[in-house]
Amino acid sequence: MSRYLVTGGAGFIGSHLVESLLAEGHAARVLDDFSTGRRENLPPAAELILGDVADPATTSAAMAGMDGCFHLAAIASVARAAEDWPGTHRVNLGGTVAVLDAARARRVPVVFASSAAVYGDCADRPLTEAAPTHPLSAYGADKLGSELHAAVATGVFGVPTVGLRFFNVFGPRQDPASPYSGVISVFAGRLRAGAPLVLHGDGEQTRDFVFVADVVAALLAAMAWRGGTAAVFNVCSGRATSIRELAATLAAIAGLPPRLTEGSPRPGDIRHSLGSPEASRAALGLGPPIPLAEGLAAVWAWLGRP
Ligand code: NAD
Ligand code: UD2
Repeated sequence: MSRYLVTGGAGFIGSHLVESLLAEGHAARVLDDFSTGRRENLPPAAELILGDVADPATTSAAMAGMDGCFHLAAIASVARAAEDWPGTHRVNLGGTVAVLDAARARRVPVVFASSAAVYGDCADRPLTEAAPTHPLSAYGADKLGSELHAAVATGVFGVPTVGLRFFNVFGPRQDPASPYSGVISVFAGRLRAGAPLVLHGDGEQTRDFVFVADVVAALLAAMAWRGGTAAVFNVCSGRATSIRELAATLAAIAGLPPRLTEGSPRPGDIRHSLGSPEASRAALGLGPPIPLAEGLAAVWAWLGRP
């Protein structure tokens, strides 16, 4: 039994991780400010510290007695980072530095959430971890900054770190009501409400969608990994899906006709994003990804729960 701190543990990905940690017999302490996370996402067995990850005293107190830290707390939205650059920077980079600083006294291993957004519009397909990083958003820049600070934590202070570049994660508990939510939860929510699905642009842009259970498996494997150096790995499916194709697949699962409307393209929207899962599969021993249709069916079932 180990004791883990999960920052952002009341959020979408974090709450699935907390469930898995508890199911494996570990103790989980969550540091969250409930800005987008919810208390009802947390199993009763999880310990909760309500606070701000970017506050060094809070994060240092939360780290006390822990065997490892999963750092997921962030303002997880490209759009929100554009609206509030300094505020998101404080949390998205400042929070990571506070976590790494709290970890360094006892060299507590840290696995943290980075993002495919670090690649910006790099044309490589698929993107390997060796591809150049050119973030096009403040959000992506802070994730890249987090990776750089993690390399310092490992190289200079001996803190084991692994950064995971999540591509487009989806699954139950992603909030369909939030305008900042991922496209799958937005589309599922609108289908259920009988509203048309809005394509930003022509809908031919592609993404690499990865189901949340695969992300949790990668997080757990990364905590067990001891490569000795600061590492970053993609967490992706290795499959490209256009937004138009996504809309059609989801509508077919729902048994509803897809009503599509074309809206204006999002400023700065990346055209294609596809990750290579090879390095993470080899290093972390991950199995094949959950098929998109299977994950979409799980989201649809979750939305229709009583
Ligand atoms: P989420 O918004 O559901 O989870 C983030 C959690 O962090 C929430 O519970 C929120 O309340 C908490 N939080 C935010 N600011 C905080 C603060 N100052 N102090 C303490 N807690 C704070 O989002 P998610 O999709 O679960 O994202 C988890 C992590 O994965 C984030 O770091 C995000 O950037 C990263 N990520 C997500 C995706 C995706 O597709 N969902 C893709 C790439 C990276
Ligand atoms: C980026 C990151 C992702 C994560 C996320 C956090 C990339 C490739 N991905 O996701 O890893 O960090 O930011 O915010 O950098 N769309 C529609 N209609 C809608 C909603 C979205 O057409 O109603 C389109 C949108 O224009 C985009 C695609 O769907 O082309 C995916 O959008 P998203 O908001 O789910 O995620 P994205 O790729 O911005």
